[in-house]
Amino acid sequence: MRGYLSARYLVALGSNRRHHLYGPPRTVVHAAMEELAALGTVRARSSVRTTPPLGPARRRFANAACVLETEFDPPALLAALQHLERQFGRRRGRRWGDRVLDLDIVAWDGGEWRSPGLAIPHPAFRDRAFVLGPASEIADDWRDPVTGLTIRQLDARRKRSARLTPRTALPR
Ligand code: PH2
Ligand code: MG
Ligand code: MG
Repeated sequence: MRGYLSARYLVALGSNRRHHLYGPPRTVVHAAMEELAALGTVRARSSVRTTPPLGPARRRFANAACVLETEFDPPALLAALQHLERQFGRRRGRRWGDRVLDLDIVAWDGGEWRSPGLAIPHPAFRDRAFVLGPASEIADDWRDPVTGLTIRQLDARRKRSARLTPRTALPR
């Protein structure tokens, strides 16, 4: 049977609120990447990018991604990430509202996963520039088990469709 000893996860990080100690969103994301090392081994980390908010949030986000190798299975990793979000002062509030720290499991090397409250790959990651951009820096040859496309291909596809249908007015 497959053990979890060598599971690799692609984790997306986002912040659009400052933290009273860590400071603005960029440094929140940097600090969170440091903290992720407590959960396993961070094999790769992307740059931190400033991105326009998708959805109702008002402020711009800092976004990044990292590859985390850990012994946690998906539900245990989700619980650990949510614990970290709370440690950074995240309060459960409006869905998609402003937040100090958001940590999402985008994909892992175990294929598809479904359990209550958790779906891997993340159902919406294929359309999101703020996930695919950072992810393509560090995991461009990872293959999405659902579409069979690599992150590089998904990112190229998204860029093509963004050129065809420019999304200028996002809902606020
Ligand atoms: N996260 C959201 C909603 N909108 N927009 C950007 N630019 N970056 C995010 O991380 C983000 C978002 C919900 O998690
Ligand atoms: Mg998110
Ligand atoms: Mg989240």
